[in-house]
Amino acid sequence: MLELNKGIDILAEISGISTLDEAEALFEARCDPKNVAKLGRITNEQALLKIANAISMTDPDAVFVNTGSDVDVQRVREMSLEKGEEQPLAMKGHTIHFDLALEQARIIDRTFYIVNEGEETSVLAKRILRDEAYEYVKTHMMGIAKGKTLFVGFFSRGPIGAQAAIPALEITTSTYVMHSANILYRNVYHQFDEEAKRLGLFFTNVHSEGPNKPEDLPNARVFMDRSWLTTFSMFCTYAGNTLLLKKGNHRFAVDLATYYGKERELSEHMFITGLTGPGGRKTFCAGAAPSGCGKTTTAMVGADFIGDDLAQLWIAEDGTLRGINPEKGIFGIVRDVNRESDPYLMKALREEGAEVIWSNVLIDENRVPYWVGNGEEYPKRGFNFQGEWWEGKMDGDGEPIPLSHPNSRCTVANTFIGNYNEAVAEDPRGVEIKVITYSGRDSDTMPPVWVAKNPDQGVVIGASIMSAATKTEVGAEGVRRQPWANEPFIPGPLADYMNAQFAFFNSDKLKSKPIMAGLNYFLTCKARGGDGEGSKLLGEKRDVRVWLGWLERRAYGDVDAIETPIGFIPKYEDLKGLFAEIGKEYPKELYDKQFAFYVDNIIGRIDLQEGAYREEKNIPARLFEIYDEQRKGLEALKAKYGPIVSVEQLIETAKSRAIPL
Ligand code: SPV
Ligand code: MN
Repeated sequence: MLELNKGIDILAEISGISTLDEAEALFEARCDPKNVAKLGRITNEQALLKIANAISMTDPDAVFVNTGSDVDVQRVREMSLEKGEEQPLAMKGHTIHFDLALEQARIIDRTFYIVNEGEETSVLAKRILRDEAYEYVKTHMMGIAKGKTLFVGFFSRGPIGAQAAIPALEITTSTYVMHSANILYRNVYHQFDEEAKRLGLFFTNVHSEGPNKPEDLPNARVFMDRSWLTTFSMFCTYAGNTLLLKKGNHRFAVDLATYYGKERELSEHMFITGLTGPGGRKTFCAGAAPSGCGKTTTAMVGADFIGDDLAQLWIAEDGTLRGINPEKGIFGIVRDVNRESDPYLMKALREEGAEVIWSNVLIDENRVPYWVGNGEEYPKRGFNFQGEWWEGKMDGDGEPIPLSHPNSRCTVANTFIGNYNEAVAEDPRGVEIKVITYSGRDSDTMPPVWVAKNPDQGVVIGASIMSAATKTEVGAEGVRRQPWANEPFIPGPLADYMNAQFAFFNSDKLKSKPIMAGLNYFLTCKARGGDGEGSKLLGEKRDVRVWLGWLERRAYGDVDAIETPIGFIPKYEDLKGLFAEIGKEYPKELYDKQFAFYVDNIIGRIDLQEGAYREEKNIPARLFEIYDEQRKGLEALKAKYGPIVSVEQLIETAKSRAIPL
């Protein structure tokens, strides 16, 4: 079991400030009177010590305390332009930030958990012993802020007062990081003490980009201290490596929910969105998808958008499942964002009014940003993540350089997204989650939507996400297992995480159980017998509206479904009606293709998952039982009908088993 505050506190050990008096003396010596006064309003001793030790270690020329006031927020933005971490763009309120060409995504090869001897971590994560991390931080972060201003911000990961909201300090020399934090997180300077007291803890993040030169990139590190809930990040700028309020603290949130044994909570890589059902009822859905698999687009399909990346879930006293978004903005991939698939986001990006930080897109001579898949005409030249760019420019390997990096992003507050429901998103009671979805990038196996028959099957859907690699991690390739789409952020052994999932969704306290479903909108024509059509999708991404709409109805038992060994699938008539509502025809032939079972593929998938899980220690037997059950059912189908089983045949089998639907 993990233990909080175990081993040396690296920050305190390096700087040696251990009393409030010492901290205050340091503030007097190192900050101007205005900032001393700002710090003077904070009473949380631990927070003041963290800040003092960070100032002492990094040795900045000046300190700027960001209280979240309009003046401070404006000033951070201006300083970013003055410093050159961002540059102005043609549209008012828009800026561009570039990360070094070799740091366009999370640097997983340089990302480590700081551990004490004997502690277990995920087999997929890198780890570093506390003493070594101490040496590294000391060597590289002492004096790293010389010549710079150090920014200190007080944020909350969630609406103030929500059970699952967690306060966090962001301490950074980067104006871009602090500017991004202002857009993406709630500044709680005035409520920080209360919030930290309510929870009994807070997260701390310390970052400096250093000189921001390519030659320093090999020395870049992201360290996450699981015992002291503190991150250290250096020599990097990409927000996924530096704004550790996001994924660094998400990892700590997973730790608290799972490995510190905080029951009744989960911390997920999920969007939250509200669907409108018959009679105008609101139904909230939380959905997991690996990075770069359309999570933002799916989130914005709902009538009431809440969040696009992270969800803190808990079981409330009344037995409902509740969810909050720890963030209040998006750091979204812009590739393929266009008027058709993402109208709300496109409006924020292309029309006056929103504040946007662009990163790593192409800027043309008029200082207008462009990106691949925007549905507009492209400029022939400009400036992008690797410098000057022109159409046909090749990289060192003779490959054409794309106009924008596939992981180029936009940072926008949710309030600029037309369907954001701010009042609901800020409600500390959270929203009731009635639908949970798990999806990946799966071209040939699973149908567009299927619903688990029980919580165990639902947990297994989450455990079995597969996805083609995306460009959100430096160096990632191939098709990978992506348990819960959360695996890059699970610090401890997967077996414990899985146990926590089984326990959570089967909990007696969870009286209103959500339905749990798999979603897949990456099935290709080719995989369903179409020839010569390459990787063309069977259906369209925007059909996700229908899959979610069907789940909304299923959550209330409004629609019947066909029982199969892997769960329930929709009936044609119900989908047809839902397609009609979005003004689309839905041919029966398309339905037949999408929902026919290619049994060998599904069994192959189960075998692959099972094989991989058998390699891991202590995986709950329940998982293997579910796989077994499903495999048997699928084999029986195959014995009767052959390797491709039509929906009619699935219906026939369901009837003959006489299981009530
Ligand atoms: C992701 O890659 O899942 C993101 C962006 O949401 S990052 O902050 O890099 O994690
Ligand atoms: Mn993400």
